[in-house]
Amino acid sequence: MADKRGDTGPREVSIDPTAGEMLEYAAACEVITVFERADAMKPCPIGAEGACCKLCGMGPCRISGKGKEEKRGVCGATIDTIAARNFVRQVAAGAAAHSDHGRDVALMLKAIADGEVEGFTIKDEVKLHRVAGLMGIETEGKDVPTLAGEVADVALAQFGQQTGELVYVSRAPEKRQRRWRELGVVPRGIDREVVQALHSTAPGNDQNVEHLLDTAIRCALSSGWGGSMLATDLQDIIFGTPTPVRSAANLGVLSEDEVNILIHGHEPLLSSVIIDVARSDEMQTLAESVGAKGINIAGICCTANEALMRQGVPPAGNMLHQELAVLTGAVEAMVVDVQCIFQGLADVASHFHTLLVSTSPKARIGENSLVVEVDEHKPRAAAEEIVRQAVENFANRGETRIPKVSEPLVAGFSHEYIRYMLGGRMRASFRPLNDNIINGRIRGLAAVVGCSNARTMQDAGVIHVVRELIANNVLVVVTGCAAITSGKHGLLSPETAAYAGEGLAEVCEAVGIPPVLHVGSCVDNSRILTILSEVVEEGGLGEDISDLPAVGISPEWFSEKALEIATYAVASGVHVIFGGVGSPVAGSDRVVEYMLSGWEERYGGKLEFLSDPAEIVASALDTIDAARASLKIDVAQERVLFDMEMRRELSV
Ligand code: SF4
Ligand code: MSK
Repeated sequence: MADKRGDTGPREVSIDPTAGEMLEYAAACEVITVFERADAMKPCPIGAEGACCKLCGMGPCRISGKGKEEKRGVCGATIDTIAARNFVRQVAAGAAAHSDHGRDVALMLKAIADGEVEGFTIKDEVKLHRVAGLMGIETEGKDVPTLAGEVADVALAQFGQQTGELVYVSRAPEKRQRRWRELGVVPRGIDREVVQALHSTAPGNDQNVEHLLDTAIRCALSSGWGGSMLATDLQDIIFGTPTPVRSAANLGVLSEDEVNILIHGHEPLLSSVIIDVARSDEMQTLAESVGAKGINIAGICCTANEALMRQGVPPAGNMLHQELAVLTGAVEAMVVDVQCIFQGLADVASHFHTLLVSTSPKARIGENSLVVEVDEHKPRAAAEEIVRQAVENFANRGETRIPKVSEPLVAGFSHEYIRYMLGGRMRASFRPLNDNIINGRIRGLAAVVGCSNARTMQDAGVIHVVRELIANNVLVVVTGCAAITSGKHGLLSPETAAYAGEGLAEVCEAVGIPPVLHVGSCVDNSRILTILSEVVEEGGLGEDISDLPAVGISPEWFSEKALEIATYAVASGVHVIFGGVGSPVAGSDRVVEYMLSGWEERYGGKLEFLSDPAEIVASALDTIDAARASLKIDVAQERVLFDMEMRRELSV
């Protein structure tokens, strides 16, 4: 059994009772899930710490054990070089995933501007103008399609640009930009940085640990301040900038008497049309004709977050819930696009009537799935086919077991909305936030982001960290699976303010917000960069992101994308703490040390791996308090523990 979770049965794998309920059923009907596979497959201890190199045909070379510092791979590579190269490649893969997402959104914007996508118009013209302005495009006298086309052209050029600087670099505080220029890490072009990271780490190439890790920095910046930021901005232009929306989270959002369609993955392009089609009178009538009361759409992972933020679609769960959702027997179709989709999902679906629908030309999911590759110029035709097949599949539904558990939530806090809600329509501004940080009501800011991981107790790390931080007056923003986790456990409702520290609760009650703000999907971590930059620009809290009392935390990371997000956050000046399974570079003391003190000296941020959630909170508060002391705004605050009574009341 996996060591971090205990070994006393299915309920030990998660603090979410719906997981235990579904896993008991899985055991009864002999369906294997990610949790059993994690128990059966011990992680390779050498690979886990980045000490295995399989870059060439003379390897794989594994360097571990006593005297590992003296050992060498066949080519002479040291443990330090191997661990650093492995990390750089993980960051490059993460950056490629997020940026390629951004590329597709830019292509879609271009096609919409050219009138080639049926049924699509620009939803947010204000944001279109703002982004055009940021890109240096003259907006005067241009109609919407012309401007959208020019914005798409600039965006697309960012991918193939060879020299110069990415356009969004100018969004960072001036001091940060200067630091990047001095250190030679300003990203030149999105694709160029990913390609260079792969080239530099090829066999017989870069052998300098510090130089390698700074290649990771530049590559990650090309996503954070490039591909990811473009994905966020252009999605807002096409689909609308999120504003607060009420919904609910957990498996209980599935419906007993409606056709359930789950959307899973990361890209909102097709799923947004599926939602529209499913809500149409024609499809509702079709659903009634097969004995269903209607069509219910819910989501998993970041496609869920995108659909939640803009269309109020409820998330059925985070990444570890994808197979559990199918186990309810109530899912007519699981429609997947790209990223974080388990291969095991197809096996689980094969035990039920669930139709697994693979929709992206970039990722064919499942051997026997229904493949509906979308003509992006005619997404409605694909959406109609998918919804129709899901409705017809309702007749094949057998017994269902939907846990009656869901929690209400509010999501949709884009950086634009946060400015607006703080300052009002006439004086939208981060001033009130800065003032409340300066006066100590808000002790600091924390972004709690990223995944869930089957080798750790599902949800335990995220929930512990979020609860303790708000109890200590830290305003928390959440994205990705950590956002869904927070929602499942009731932390995204304004009522949660009752469990925040006194100062934070006062601010939340005055503004009418929860102390935990859902700001979006994984690409929307770029929104957090924008928020931090605007807080700096507002004044009174230093001149750079690294001056702010702010931290980034991923308590249950699993993905290469999480490492890439961590790296661009560090490069932007943030202390980042990862929890759960430990450091992927633990095999090299030199790499570990450089990511702490080397990166801190150069960028003002650092990457730390701590497995105990209590240690994560302590380290986060130390960083926040140290920043407050440097800013000379420190006020004595006791360290508060989220007490047992609060825990009981907030537990699902
Ligand atoms: Fe071994 Fe060097 Fe080849 Fe890596 S690049 S597999 S360390 S010989
Ligand atoms: S989906 S990258 S498991 S957050 Fe964005 Fe969740 Fe992590 Fe995938």
